[in-house]
Amino acid sequence: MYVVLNSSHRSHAPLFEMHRGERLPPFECPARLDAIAAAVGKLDFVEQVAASRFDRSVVETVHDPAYVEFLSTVFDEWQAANLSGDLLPHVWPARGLRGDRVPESIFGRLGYYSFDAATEVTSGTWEAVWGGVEATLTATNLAWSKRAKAFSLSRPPGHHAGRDFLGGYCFLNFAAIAAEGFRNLGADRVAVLDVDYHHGNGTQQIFYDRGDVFFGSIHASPAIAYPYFLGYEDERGAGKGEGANKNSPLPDGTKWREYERELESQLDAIGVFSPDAIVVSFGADTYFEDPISGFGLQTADFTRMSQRIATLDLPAVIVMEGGYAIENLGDNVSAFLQGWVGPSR
Ligand code: Q9C
Ligand code: ZN
Repeated sequence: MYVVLNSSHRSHAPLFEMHRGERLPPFECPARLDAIAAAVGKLDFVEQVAASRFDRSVVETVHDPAYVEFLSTVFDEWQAANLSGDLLPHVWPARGLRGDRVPESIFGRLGYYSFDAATEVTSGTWEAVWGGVEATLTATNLAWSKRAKAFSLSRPPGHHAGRDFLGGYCFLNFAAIAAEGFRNLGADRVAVLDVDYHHGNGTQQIFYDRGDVFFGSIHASPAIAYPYFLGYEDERGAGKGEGANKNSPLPDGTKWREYERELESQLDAIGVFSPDAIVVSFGADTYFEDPISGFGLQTADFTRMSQRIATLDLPAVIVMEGGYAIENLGDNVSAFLQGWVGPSR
């Protein structure tokens, strides 16, 4: 198993997060990845590889180039206007407002290119996010050329970011970038399986009308959990993508027994789709002690999960999404990586 670290991840260090009416230290913070990197560095089956350089071409296929430009320049613009602190959007175009025009004002544009106020843009956000792109594409190239498994060890996460919006601690969608990267390298069909506690609304949106990329997700029902406005079972894809989107929403309190049933159902659907490569959006926030989530998985369940996914026997990129129980993150991610490298592989 290859591991590619985003060594720029610490450049994204948000100041605070609004949580249940309180201003708290952010759950999505550099200590998360430092804990994972320390644990993964001790695994004997891991080969660490440095990230290579890439241009914007793959990124600008899955994201609107104007959004990418906004993300890469907005903090400098903010500072040039003598504004201080991090950038946090606070107004959005709900139904009945004009969601089709990009405002001139920096505050208007922040609202246009986002869907929540949980996702601060900081001085180093772009540097960290670009490091994530390079780790992701390096992992994708390795997985494809060596028919191997490669883990992109990176933060901030990506699966809530859509074609032209940030949100849910995410800015660019690394799962989508990996899937598009596999397509560029010659894969005809790619499956993305999202096992984060939260629905991967960004990845679903990006591929919703495409028949070449399957998106499957197991997550807490949007009726009760973030991101609230996408992730129901009746979202099955549109146009050429009809049937290539599969949501498995579950109630809070879900443990391995119930989770496993949905995983088998997702793996069956992926088998029918018959992809040439797979991308896994891995979140350790399904862990029973996660501070912002409600599932009941145990550390050993993460090994069971990846053992099942590994039976697909495909080139695989694993991208890191959520997981906020920092004390257990190293063990949980290690347990997930362990399941990919059983004796038969
Ligand atoms: N402060 C991922 O796990 N919640 N994102 C915002 C509570 C956002 C989770 C309200 C949760 C985002 C990648
Ligand atoms: Zn999550």
